[in-house]
Amino acid sequence: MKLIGSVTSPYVRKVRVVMAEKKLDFEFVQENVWAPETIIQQTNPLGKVPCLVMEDGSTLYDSRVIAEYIDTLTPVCKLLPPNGRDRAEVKTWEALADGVLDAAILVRLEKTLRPSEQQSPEWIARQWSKVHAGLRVMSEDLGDGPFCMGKGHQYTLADVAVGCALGWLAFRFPEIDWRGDYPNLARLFDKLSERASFRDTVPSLA
Ligand SMILES: N[C@@H](CCC(=O)N[C@@H](CS)C(=O)NCC(=O)O)C(=O)O
Repeated sequence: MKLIGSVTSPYVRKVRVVMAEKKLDFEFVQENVWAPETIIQQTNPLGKVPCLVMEDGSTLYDSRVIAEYIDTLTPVCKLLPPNGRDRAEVKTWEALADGVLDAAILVRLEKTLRPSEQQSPEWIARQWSKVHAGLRVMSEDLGDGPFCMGKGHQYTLADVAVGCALGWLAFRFPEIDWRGDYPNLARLFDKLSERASFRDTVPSLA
């Protein structure tokens, strides 16, 4: 399997963490989707990473589809409950974490790709409100549980998704004080950061 991605993308990181937890080998092909010469649309018509290219040349996207598929490949470290309400809850956590990222990335793109006179403060404020509401709900739902899914559950894809979202916010928007506002998210993040899968995929510019 070949994973096309970048070391700064939080969605790619989610897939890399899942691959590592499942102890699966893959070739990591780095692609800058913002470069004019990018060939990402040859594998993902949407022009986004991550994209997984399988042995027969067929492709999977996006990160949620890839993560769900990879979890079926081996029983090692099952990250999704097999069915029912628990599975839907893990997927909702993932949608929340990805949604926080979607909004924060829109802010970053608005601020970095648009000339300042064309930037919309209302649009930026709208996206920030999603980020902050999302963080608040993550914190409320985590409570004092050891992991996102609470009692009776261990580490799941919910924790992977939340960890990647918090890690990316810390990387691109260190001024957002989610650690100070939500000590329980900081506690979870610090615990996740000790795992080899997280340590080996910390976002970096190099
Ligand atoms: N929902 C997608 C989001 C993927 C995404 O937006 N990736 C960014 C990199 S962080 C990208 O490739 N952006 C290029 C673009 O939007 O044209 C997923 O979970 O895979």
